[in-house]
Amino acid sequence: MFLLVFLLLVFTPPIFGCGEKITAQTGQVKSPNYPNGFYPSNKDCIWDITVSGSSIKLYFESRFGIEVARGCGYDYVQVHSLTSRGASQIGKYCGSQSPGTITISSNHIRVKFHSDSSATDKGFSANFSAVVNGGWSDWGDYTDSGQCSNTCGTGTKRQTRTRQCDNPAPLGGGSQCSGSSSEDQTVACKLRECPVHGGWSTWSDYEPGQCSVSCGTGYQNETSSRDCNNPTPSNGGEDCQGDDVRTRETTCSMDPCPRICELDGTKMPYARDFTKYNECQDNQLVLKTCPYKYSWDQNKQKCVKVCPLFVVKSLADPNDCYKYIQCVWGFYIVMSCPSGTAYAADLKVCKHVRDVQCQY
Ligand SMILES: [Ca+2]
Repeated sequence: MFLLVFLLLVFTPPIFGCGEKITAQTGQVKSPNYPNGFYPSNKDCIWDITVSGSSIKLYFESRFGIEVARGCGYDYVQVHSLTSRGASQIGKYCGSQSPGTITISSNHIRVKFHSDSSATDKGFSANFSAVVNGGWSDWGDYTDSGQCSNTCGTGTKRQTRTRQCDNPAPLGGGSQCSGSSSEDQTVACKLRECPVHGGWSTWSDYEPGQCSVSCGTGYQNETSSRDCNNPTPSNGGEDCQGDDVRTRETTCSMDPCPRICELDGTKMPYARDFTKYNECQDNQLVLKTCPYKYSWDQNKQKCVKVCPLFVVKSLADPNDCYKYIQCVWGFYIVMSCPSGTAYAADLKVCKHVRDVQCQY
């Protein structure tokens, strides 16, 4: 109920009484008692109506009755256009025929009702309205009217802005605004960065490792590497697959090895073990062992029996002054002299160390 009253208040044009100066865009003027009874005799009502706009429309209701007379000489409703140059009559109406709709090219009019002392009638009612051509409001802000074209990375989206034909709104049959009430633009957008999967750099050159020999020719492991930086994975992208290091085996040549023995076949005693000797083979010293019960004799350049058969005697250990060799029937045992003594070869006994000239 409240809403209905509110709407009536807003949309029902104000009704003005008999004779007023009116400054309004719309309204209604009518003869006294309309539509409930006849207008009184000897009545004058003058409404000066001013609107903002270029012209005014008057809508006379079809229920119309004003005492008819030649030239509307008794009673009448009269409309003037008022300008700075003065008043000019638009029309003077009486009888039972409603004038209908009249458009006056002025924003200022005068409506006059007059009745004389004789007969009366139903009267009239006229709604007036300024004629206003519509004008656009300012554009509103752009708002998104579409989704970003790409789910990641830079894409585009559509935006729309609107305007209203309310500045001013068209009124009284004025023209609508021309042109579109909305317009679009396309702008760049990015919901998130795209994931970047890792990519390998090119392999580095092979770097030689440690050579297996310090002289001559040997082997080495060469390594080469690469990095997952072409590109580096980012924004959730995957790492590179595979190894980042590779190796290969190559030969390596160091300085020639010093010659240990000049001549193949050269034989030399082996320190600390008289049953062994060294022999030059292919420029390398090769350790060799004499047969069981034999020892190396450098002078004879061959392995000789340590102990003669069927003899029990002791011999000096050629490599260790503190030991001696006990021969027993062709076999031998390496014996140690008691602590503090050494083997005196000439006496074939262990004697105090100060009495023995030890060479080893
Ligand atoms: Ca009359």
